[in-house]
Amino acid sequence: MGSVRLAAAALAATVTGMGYSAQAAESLNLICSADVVICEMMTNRFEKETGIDVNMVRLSSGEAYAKIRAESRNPKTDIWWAGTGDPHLQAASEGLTEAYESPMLPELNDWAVAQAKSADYRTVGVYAGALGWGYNTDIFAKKGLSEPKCWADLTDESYKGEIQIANPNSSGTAYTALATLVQLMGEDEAFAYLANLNKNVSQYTKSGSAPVKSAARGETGLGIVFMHDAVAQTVEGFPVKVVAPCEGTGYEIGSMSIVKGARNMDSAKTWYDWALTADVQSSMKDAKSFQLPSNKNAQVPEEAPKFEDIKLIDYDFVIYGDPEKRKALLERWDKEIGANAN
Ligand code: S7P
Repeated sequence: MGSVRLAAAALAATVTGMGYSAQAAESLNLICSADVVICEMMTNRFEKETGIDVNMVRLSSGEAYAKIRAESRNPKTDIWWAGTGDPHLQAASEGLTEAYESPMLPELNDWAVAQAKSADYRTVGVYAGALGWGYNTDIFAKKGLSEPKCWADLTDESYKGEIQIANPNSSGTAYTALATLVQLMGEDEAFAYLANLNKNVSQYTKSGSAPVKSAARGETGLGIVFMHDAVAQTVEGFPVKVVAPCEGTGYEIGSMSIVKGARNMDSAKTWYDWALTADVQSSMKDAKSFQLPSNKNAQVPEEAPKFEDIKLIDYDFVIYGDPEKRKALLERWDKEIGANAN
């Protein structure tokens, strides 16, 4: 990586090769919406490299959006890293986040820059990953269940009580699933499908990756999750097989946004530029975080599910990141699905 001047006027932290020089003690209030292991790895590394103290809280994407919205008159958060793009776009269009054109933008893939441009630079793509599921091959073999290859298969009565997915109000993963099904089937059909699926769902979890963690540990048969979160369980040695749905599937552009009125704006920009570097993104796999990195020069983990191998829909981030659309879909989900949960 070349020498990059980062936007931290007061701190004047610079990065050359792998090293930062920290010249003052500053702080940063961070919401992290990825898995807690990568949240902790990123936080510790950033503190070590910049000398900036990080106060990190891990929240699911929907919860993070709600916190930033609730605090908008008196922001307590400086930066929101990771989590699905839709709620970041929603925050951007509600003016909750700050426009920032990072000097790192030229190093990013087109999809990450497009995410930034569509929000007038109030957010940016940090990674991407496709939706699917992971199932416990031991449980399936013991119960004589066949592999569900398609969304349509998941409503088969043989899977009664075997499926978990998160609640789309709290979880960006589950909102991506809801928006994906609406785009694949049309809204009314998607809700009819979800009502059928509901008969097989034993639990709607708060966090998006929890369902496949439960499947890995034998607490349920199958979790609908981002495929990279299922891969992480396989890599840990659990008997989890990862599936990309045959009809096609949606995907996330995991994003990052600076909070409008952030008290530690310089530190927030330092994190922002740092988190977009190839070096940092290449190290995410060390925390078993197997998304596709947004920096073109970052190493794509061998284990990452590759988009060219998956049938992807043309996910409309502008429509499904729109506040009105998200609110309407979530209200309908609460009424027709959440209210009838097992
Ligand atoms: O674990 C990584 C990851 O799947 O977590 C994010 C996810 O949205 C956070 O969980 P919630 O579904 O609970 O919001 C994804 O952005 C990321 O790839």
